[in-house]
Amino acid sequence: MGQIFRKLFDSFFGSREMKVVMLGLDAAGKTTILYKLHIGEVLSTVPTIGFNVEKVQYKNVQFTVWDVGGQEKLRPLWKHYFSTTDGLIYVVDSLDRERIRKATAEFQAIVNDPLMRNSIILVFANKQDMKGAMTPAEVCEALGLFSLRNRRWHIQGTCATKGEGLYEGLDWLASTLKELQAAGTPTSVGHSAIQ
Ligand SMILES: Nc1nc2c(ncn2[C@@H]2O[C@H](COP(=O)(O)OP(=O)(O)OP(=O)(O)O)[C@@H](O)[C@H]2O)c(=O)[nH]1
Ligand SMILES: [Mg+2]
Repeated sequence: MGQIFRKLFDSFFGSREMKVVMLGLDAAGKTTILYKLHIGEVLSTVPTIGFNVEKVQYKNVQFTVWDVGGQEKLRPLWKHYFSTTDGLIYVVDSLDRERIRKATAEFQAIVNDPLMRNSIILVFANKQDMKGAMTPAEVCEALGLFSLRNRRWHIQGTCATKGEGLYEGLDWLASTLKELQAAGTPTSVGHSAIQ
């Protein structure tokens, strides 16, 4: 009964829930992003061993965000988060040109996993405050976003430490989720945007 009432309430007031997994190489800025979104502050971070999970309420959507450690030895664990996810946030350290190929290989492995076929993809090209950082367009090119077929994706330049670009990304997740739910489909045709 509670469930039915909740569904009626949600459809009337437009409230939604979205499960998001945030992945990316170690030191990309995932935990910094999570806590900037959750409490509005930048906490000093240590490399994540395991995961952090927090709820973030934004524009009638309650995002449950899983932030999973990105160190090499932890990456085989990422797949355990795939099946329960509506959306992927992939965080790239835009300053780390040396590891952009590694970041791309890991990204391609995630998005091509059958369990991730229906998830929408938000890329944060993070650390835009740093001189010499790759632009979002460069990160987009490196990751091969334009070659993705039948996926909804979006790339956003961010500076996690200042909180810049983060809510623009959530806006895209929220509006894309709403659109897909209205259409009654978990996935959709190819779409692209760079910001
Ligand atoms: N200059 C700058 N530094 C950032 C930014 N975002 C994160 N950092 C710094 O990058 C370092 C790593 O950030 P974390 O958030 O711990 O990285 P992570 O992706 O969670 O790393 P793992 O937990 O090892 O997977 C920290 O020193 C952050 O302060 C940013 O936008 N600009
Ligand atoms: Mg972390």
